[in-house]
Amino acid sequence: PVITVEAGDMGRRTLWVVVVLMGLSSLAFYGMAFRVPVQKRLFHILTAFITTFAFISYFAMATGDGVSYNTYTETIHHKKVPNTYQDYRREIYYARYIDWAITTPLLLLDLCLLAGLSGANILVAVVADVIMILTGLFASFGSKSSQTWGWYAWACIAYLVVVYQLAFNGRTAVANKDSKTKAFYASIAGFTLILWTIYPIVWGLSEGGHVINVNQEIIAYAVLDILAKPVFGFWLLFTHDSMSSTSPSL
Ligand code: RET
Repeated sequence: PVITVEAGDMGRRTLWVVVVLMGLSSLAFYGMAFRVPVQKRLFHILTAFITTFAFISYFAMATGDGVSYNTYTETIHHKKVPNTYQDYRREIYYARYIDWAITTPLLLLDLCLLAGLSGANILVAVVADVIMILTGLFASFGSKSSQTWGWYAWACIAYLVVVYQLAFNGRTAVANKDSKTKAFYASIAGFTLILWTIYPIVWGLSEGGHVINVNQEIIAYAVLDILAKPVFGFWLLFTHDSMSSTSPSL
């Protein structure tokens, strides 16, 4: 018999809570966009789009779209029967990856424009980021562990390229800006790098290693997504509104 691993009430309720939070913060960001001069509006529009895509993807997951199953076999170690194989099918919320493939590049654009990164470096960061998400999606549907962790390894290498762009090239670029922008970039890029590094850990415990169940997976990603999108967004926009000299160079 195949054991199905899927969300319960707790997971489904969590998805709906995030739908509401992403919807409300999108409205707030569009509202804030109208109140700032057009030269400052690019950050507001980017940030509003980020929560809008998250709203759509969470709406899909909460209503049962954007979900598929992955099947895999695991060895159970019984005391009496040494090697028993058990087949599982586990829910894969692939709508997340569609969301992340669009919104993580937009988040990076927010940070890169703040730092004043060059066009070439922005493109490298964005392309590496898209590779990270797509290889992460393939990892989710892997049915052998070599396949799963092989894709995971490619995703982690791509993530290191993103980290390099933000931590080294971003820091070099922002050195030419005023001290307020420098300090703000250091804190918001630091916050982003810590937060983003938790995603592959949660992935390893849920879709990768099957250590935590689907409800726990949904809750962990929900907390991370709220910090990475609405909390990041409000922090960026309120700070940016109060700064005079940091219009992006586009
Ligand atoms: C995966 C699994 C494969 C290895 C790595 C991953 C990284 C994902 C990241 C996601 C960030 C998402 C954000 C969403 C915003 O709401 C794909 C989980 C490295 C960094 C910021």
